[in-house]
Amino acid sequence: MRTKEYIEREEKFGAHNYHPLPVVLNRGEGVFVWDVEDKRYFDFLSGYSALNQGHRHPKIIEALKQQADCLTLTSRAFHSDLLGEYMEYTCRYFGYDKLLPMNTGAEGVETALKLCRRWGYVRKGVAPEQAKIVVCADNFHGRTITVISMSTDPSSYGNFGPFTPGFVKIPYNQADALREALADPTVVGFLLEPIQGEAGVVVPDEGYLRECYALCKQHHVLFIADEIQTGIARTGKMLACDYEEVRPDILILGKAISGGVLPVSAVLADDEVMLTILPGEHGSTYGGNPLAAKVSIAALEVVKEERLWENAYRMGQLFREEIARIDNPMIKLVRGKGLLNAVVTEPTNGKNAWDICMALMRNGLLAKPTHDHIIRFTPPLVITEEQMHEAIAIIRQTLEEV
Ligand code: IF1
Repeated sequence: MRTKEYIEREEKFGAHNYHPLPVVLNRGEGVFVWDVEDKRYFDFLSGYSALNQGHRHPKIIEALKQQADCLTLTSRAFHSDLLGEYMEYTCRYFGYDKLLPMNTGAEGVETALKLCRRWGYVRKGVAPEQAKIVVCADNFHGRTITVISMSTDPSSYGNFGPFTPGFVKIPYNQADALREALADPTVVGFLLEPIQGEAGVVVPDEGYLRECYALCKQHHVLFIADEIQTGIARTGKMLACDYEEVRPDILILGKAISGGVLPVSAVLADDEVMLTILPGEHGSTYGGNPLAAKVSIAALEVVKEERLWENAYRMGQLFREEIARIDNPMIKLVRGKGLLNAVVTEPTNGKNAWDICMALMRNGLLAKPTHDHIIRFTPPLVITEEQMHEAIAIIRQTLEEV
């Protein structure tokens, strides 16, 4: 079968909830993927930052294979020999008392919201059913009903109501808006992305995270960071919050915690928060399964052993410098941190970001537009300097063509 036939079959039998680039992949290694016609591409999406360690990292795949031959699932009705090891390793890695394992990012966010509300009732003493959580405009935290109840983007929430109440929406990157919102004593938490991904890689002003954190402390409110996309070395530090030495009260991780192998998410917090949820009150069949535990330990070890945050920092600087030097009317702006970057484009001669991505694809580089004028560039963090120069040359040449 050829590309066109694979796509036709998917469209015939699959829900139409995505609009992918017309490329059909069947192999990946490091920063590269190959399509069914054996054409090679740079992967500058990295599974939306789940593949920080690169495709099929040998150490992670070895862990997967080994564990697949032993035990894959116990459910949480029984213990496994790996769950405690994974929890201890990850808690020490990020510096928290305890971890609650889930699978997808959206589930991790849901878990954090439940923990926060529970803490608000049993520790802060908010009256029953009154707890509020402050969130930011233009956020992206996933696709469940409660999570889209926090969204300000009609393409996320439109025609999916009624919604979960209890959220207060404020503008991003405005600490004064948070100060005002926190005057309400029923507020129990503030949830944000340290850099907004879906919004188009929006980096807040320096000092914003620190100021928000201080305001939360002042008002006895939990600071919750969704580092599902920004975490695990993507932005040039282990966590994006590390740039401002902020330690979230609740930290949500996902995506690259399994190196792009399995859906794994994790919520980390200290005892004062985590121990407010009691046996039988929250969980998931697959959460913390031994296969995921083994794979995640390996995926986190790779990040440390290869010091991927350092490479992300250096390659990110190189990328932004080189893109900023390209003299092309379609490039308005390049922004980001580490290897979480976006180029804001200016539609020219009727060509927009989608057309650029189609041309990049033809020239051997995969990237995806958001909001029809922004292109995200987020390669695996294992990219070498030589590969980065090659990729930048493709981008430069493609823009000239378009
Ligand atoms: C898609 C964006 C990225 C996330 C943050 C939670 C989740 C995500 C900060 C949910 C998921 C995704 C999923 C994706 C597109 C995507 C995305 F463009 F929308 F913004 F990565 F940049 N918190 N992000 O970014 O995690 O439940 O999907 O595991 O395909 O819709 P999930």
